[in-house]
Amino acid sequence: MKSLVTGGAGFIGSHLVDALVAAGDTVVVLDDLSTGRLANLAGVADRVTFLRGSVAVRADVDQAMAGCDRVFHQAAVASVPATIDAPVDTHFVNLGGTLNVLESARAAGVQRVVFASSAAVYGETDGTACVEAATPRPQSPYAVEKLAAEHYVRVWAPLYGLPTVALRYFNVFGPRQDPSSPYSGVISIFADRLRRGLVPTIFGDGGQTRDFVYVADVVRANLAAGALDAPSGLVCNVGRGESTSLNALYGHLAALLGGPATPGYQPVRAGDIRHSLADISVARAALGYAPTVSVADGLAALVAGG
Ligand code: NAD
Ligand code: UD2
Repeated sequence: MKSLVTGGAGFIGSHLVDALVAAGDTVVVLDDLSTGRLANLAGVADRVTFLRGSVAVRADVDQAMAGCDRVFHQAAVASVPATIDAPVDTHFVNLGGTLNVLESARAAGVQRVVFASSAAVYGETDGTACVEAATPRPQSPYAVEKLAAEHYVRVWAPLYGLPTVALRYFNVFGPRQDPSSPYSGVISIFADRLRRGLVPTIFGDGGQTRDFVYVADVVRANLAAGALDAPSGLVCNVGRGESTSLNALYGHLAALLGGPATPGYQPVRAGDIRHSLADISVARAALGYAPTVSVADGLAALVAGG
């Protein structure tokens, strides 16, 4: 099996590449290295074909797609604030890039496309678990781009007979998540600050909650989606189905890494969502997905460096 992983030098993409290589796939990575790093692929560099290029450029996508059986489309400008700062640019990557991947896959006769969507499509909720049938209420260009891209991905199945799956990731965490931007995933920021002896900051009262899911479980969901017999525009949540408050998260990490009993507190971040929780029944039924790594175990693995 030959697989293309767009964004394969990034946090989630590189873990997926590792798993595909371990499963015996021939793997091609297309990545523009805007946030990804070749170091993330160091362990498999001799077994992966790396192409530096953009999903926004059809010729780059066609080159990477040649001879591939399936595509895991992870490449995106993954930062919500970046899409607020430059929505036209990110539209061409996050939406245009997805359209390029779909059309290139169709032309190449690819067997299936798995797309990395986001829980951001749901917008603000009342704290109950999000179900895929709920009306999405995107609140940022990022969320609009993911939702629109997801619709393309879904429609390409019945319209052109291209088997597709869209996975709505919740808050993914694990090794290789880059903590360098203020808008990086909160766990990578907290861990980085605690390691450097700095006090992390919680925006708001810390009562906001997220459904944190360890990257290995997200990889497993991708592998299941990539192996599905007849995916036909399936859209499903990928989380743990468990809620963790920011205060509880901080407590876990401070216990593991050492740190003050309480973090700093600052005002709520603009545009922040109070609660985000996945209902994972669709993924369980359709993909046989069952998260295996608890938040506590995932944090311990992260701290241990693996
Ligand atoms: P990441 O930034 O580490 O990975 C994205 C990768 O895409 C990077 O390697 C980057 O260099 C590459 N990329 C960006 N623009 C590109 C372009 N034009 N052409 C080719 N490559 C390009 O982020 P991540 O957390 O690994 O995210 C992977 C995917 O999962 C993204 O689609 C993201 O939107 C989605 N997602 C992530 C989370 C999360 O919690 N991390 C949650 C929901 C959805
Ligand atoms: C959004 C999307 C998610 C994913 C992610 C990409 C939603 C519900 N989720 O996640 O799907 O696409 O963006 O990055 O839209 N925080 C602190 N201190 C810090 C950093 C963060 O308190 O130093 C808080 C932050 O205010 C928020 C929580 O931690 O309440 C999680 O923040 P995040 O940036 O890790 O992810 P989030 O949920 O905005």
